[in-house]
Amino acid sequence: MSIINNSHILKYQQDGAILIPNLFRDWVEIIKEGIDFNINNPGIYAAENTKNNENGRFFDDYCNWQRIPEFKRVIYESHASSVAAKLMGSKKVQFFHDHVLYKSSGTDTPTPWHQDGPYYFVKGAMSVSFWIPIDPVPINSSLRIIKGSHNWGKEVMPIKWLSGDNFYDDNSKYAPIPDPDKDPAKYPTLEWEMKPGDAIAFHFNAVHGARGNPTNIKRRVLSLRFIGDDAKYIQRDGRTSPPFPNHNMTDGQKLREDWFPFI
Ligand SMILES: O=C(O)CCC(=O)C(=O)O
Repeated sequence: MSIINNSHILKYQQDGAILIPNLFRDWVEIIKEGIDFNINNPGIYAAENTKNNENGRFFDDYCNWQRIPEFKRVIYESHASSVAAKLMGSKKVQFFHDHVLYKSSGTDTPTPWHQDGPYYFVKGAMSVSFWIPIDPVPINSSLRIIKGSHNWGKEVMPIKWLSGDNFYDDNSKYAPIPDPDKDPAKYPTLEWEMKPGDAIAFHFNAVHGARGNPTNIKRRVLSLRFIGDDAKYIQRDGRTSPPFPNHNMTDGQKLREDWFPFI
């Protein structure tokens, strides 16, 4: 039996996010080794996102798959790319990047509401990230997604996570950041309690965030991000995140295959 069926695909395309139980069940130990290595050996983009007056630790890092063999194996050998192709409705799948998000037990720091799309230099309707916890995630530390927000059209203003400053100099073209806690009727959220190896698949334009981690369990997560047939390079108004310096791509080009491999 296939891991996902047509109703998963429809739901993904309607809501912009679905829970896929057990998708990475056989990969939990391998991902754990990779995440622990990454936390102990941060890369050049690693960031600490906890403010001075907040408890706990919110660490993130990305673009480490080429130096962390456990991540490379999951990207190439798990079901991730075939499930990504089905959800996106894409013939081919390109890997964009890996992202580790770690919140220690008792972390106050929320993850701000945001879309990943505006931080990226990639444009296209076909995209998916898998948010893969390798610790049990109670509902109050899980990922939260605004249902249907991947279809909003206007992009939401990207901000810097630690300072809250605008990400680009000119943010006039972006919509204000929504607050589902203030207006839950307008912004219904999808949130799931999760087991190690479950995954949330969500679109690059799905608005998402998370509370801190008030639980007594650390929250270690690997996000893997894929793009589909229609994905093209788009010139943004400044340095993107990830920045991928010296990429030499121009507007409308497919993303270079040597950096963003077809899986
Ligand atoms: O894990 C989190 O707190 C946020 C995750 C996220 O923003 C992402 O995977 O794109």
